[in-house]
Amino acid sequence: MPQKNTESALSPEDAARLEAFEAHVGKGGYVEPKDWMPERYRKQLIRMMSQHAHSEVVGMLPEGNWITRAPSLRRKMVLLAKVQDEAGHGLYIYCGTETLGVDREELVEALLAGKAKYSSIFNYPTLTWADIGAIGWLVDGAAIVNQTMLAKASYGPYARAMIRICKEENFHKRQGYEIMATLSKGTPAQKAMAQDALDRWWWPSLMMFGPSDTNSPNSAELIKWGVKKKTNDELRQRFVDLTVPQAEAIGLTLPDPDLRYDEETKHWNFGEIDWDEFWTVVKGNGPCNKERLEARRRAHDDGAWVRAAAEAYAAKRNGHNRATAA
Ligand code: BYC
Repeated sequence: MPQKNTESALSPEDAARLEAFEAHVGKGGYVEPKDWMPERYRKQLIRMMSQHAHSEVVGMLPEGNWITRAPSLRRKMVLLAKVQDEAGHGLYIYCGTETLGVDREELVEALLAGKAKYSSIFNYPTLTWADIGAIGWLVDGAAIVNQTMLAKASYGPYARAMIRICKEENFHKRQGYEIMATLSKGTPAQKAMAQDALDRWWWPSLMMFGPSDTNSPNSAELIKWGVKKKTNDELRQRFVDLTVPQAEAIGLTLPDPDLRYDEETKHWNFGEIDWDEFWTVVKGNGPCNKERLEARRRAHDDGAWVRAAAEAYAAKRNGHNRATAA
């Protein structure tokens, strides 16, 4: 994939700044909002961070679908807390994105207009209670693998947001795995429900890591600038290696006949991902893309009065503060 040449149009001062910037991030240094940064670095971060924030917010929908149908009060409380955490993650990351000089409203408008991307995984339906287990275990599990690396990203506000988010994701993953472990020890019908959820969520979870390295136009630049520390395929492999023994431990079978342990590399080899399915979902034509955007638009419209009230309150407080300062 062609990449924009960032250096050719630079003034001598900016070329020197770019060199210093690259040396700094090359040594593992952090970049803070007021530091000089190449315009392309800023744009790449806005792209990636806003997609991430949108994913957290849209990611509330598949699980929110089960809050009223959770099988016990404990499960309901835990699921409510988890879904609320996802809202919080979206907010931290939107705040982080704003430190790059972009307005949150602009980002949300792009999402609602269907112009912004969010993770492919949230365009699949949650058909049974076991799907809530599978999401926690696999989707949050994949997110931890990806975001533990992003906690070392070169952009300070993003890296710091990831530290807290990963702590919460760990709790999410455990609650999901606990649901799957409980179902797989249950009646044959419960175990079958857990296996069916695993069968449906396994491949989409592998797709969360993005296209293979040979088809990932953004990776080289993001790695050069220390935003990504590992490639999409490296992280996907790590996730597979971690998850295979977890499935075995609860007596479930990963739906991949090509899964084999390679004694030499000490990694699990796995089958080919259906990239046509991946791109269909990314381009907006997955099973639930339209439904998800409609739900977000409806929530945005329903929340208009809250935003208006918050703005009126802020204006009143500003007036009050000015009056008391005068
Ligand atoms: N889905 O060059 P590439 C959560 C796009 S939420 C959709 O490899 P990059 C949770 C990609 O954007 C977790 N699109 O890109 C929440 C690019 O398109 P553009 C969400 C995808 O950025 C609630 C194009 O494909 N996590 O955990 O180097 C409940 C080429 O890709 C996807 C994050 O957002 C995808 N799966 O790498 C439970 C993590 N993959 O923008 C859990 C932050 C790729 O050029 N993001 N695309 O038009 C990242 O780590 C990276 O952006 C990615 C992609 C690994 C996703």
